[in-house]
Amino acid sequence: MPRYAQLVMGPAGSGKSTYCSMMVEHFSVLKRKCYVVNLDPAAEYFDYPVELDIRELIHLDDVMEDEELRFGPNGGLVFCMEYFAKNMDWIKEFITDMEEDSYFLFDCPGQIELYTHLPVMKTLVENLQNWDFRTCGVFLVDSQFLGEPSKFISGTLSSLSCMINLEITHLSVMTKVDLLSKHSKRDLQKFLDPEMQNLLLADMCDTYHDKKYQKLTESLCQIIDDYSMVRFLPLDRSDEESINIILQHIDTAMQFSEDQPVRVEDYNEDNERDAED
Ligand SMILES: Nc1nc2c(ncn2[C@@H]2O[C@H](COP(=O)(O)OP(=O)(O)O)[C@@H](O)[C@H]2O)c(=O)[nH]1
Ligand SMILES: [Mg+2]
Repeated sequence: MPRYAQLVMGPAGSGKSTYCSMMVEHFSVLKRKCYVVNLDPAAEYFDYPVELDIRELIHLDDVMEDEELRFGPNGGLVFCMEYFAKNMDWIKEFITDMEEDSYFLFDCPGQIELYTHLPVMKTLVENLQNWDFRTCGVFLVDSQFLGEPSKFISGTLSSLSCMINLEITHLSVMTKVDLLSKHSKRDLQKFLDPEMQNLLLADMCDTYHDKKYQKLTESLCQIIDDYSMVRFLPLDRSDEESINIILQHIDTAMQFSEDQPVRVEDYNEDNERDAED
């Protein structure tokens, strides 16, 4: 039986930990089980149970206080993650102790370079695949920053860059939709299923003065459009259905339900209900 993992990624403050907490809650409603692994060495507060915590392996404060290393917060975080990459046995021991078809959420740190060019996440993905995992990358982008087409294009490209780097099934999620104004909510569909060219044209009227960059941006948008490379699903904290839809997409991508054996108690319950009807 395979194991399953969602790698929850995205810039700092995009809502990764909140997403994990919503997912844990939704799993419990569905009577499914998942374990959360915190991979953010700088995280301080969780409102979900953390099953395994990178801070048991290495602490950002210790790295920053080290007289020889003398790292600031950013360098310190990269050091922690590289240390983690060299010590993956720590995570392997934990995972292989769990039941065969167990499901994990990895709450990742917010540094964008981890997803675009540093090797740490890629090493984690390769290890998970060697340990017979099915993995899905979930990349979160804060909807507050998507109000302008140029910011939207930049968010889309971050997600795409992460997908290309990790080479796993990938889902883009637009978070904090509950915070959008009524007017922005009406506009949301335009961003969720965008025709980049249209967005761009609107934007160009306002901001583009330099022909050279205009052409470059146009070509980038055209490629993303042509190959339907990035589509966002909305996440609204006040709407349970939004997390349900996201999970359905992930389940399909990882072929989750097809592997699940029919549990005897479920089968009996269904039969009893049928008999009563
Ligand atoms: N209203 C609202 N706030 C959110 C949502 N997601 C995250 N936040 C808030 O945004 C801040 C950052 O969220 P967090 O999950 O810690 O982001 P992380 O750094 O990516 O883990 C916190 O204050 C959250 O309460 C959301 O969907 N709706
Ligand atoms: Mg967090």
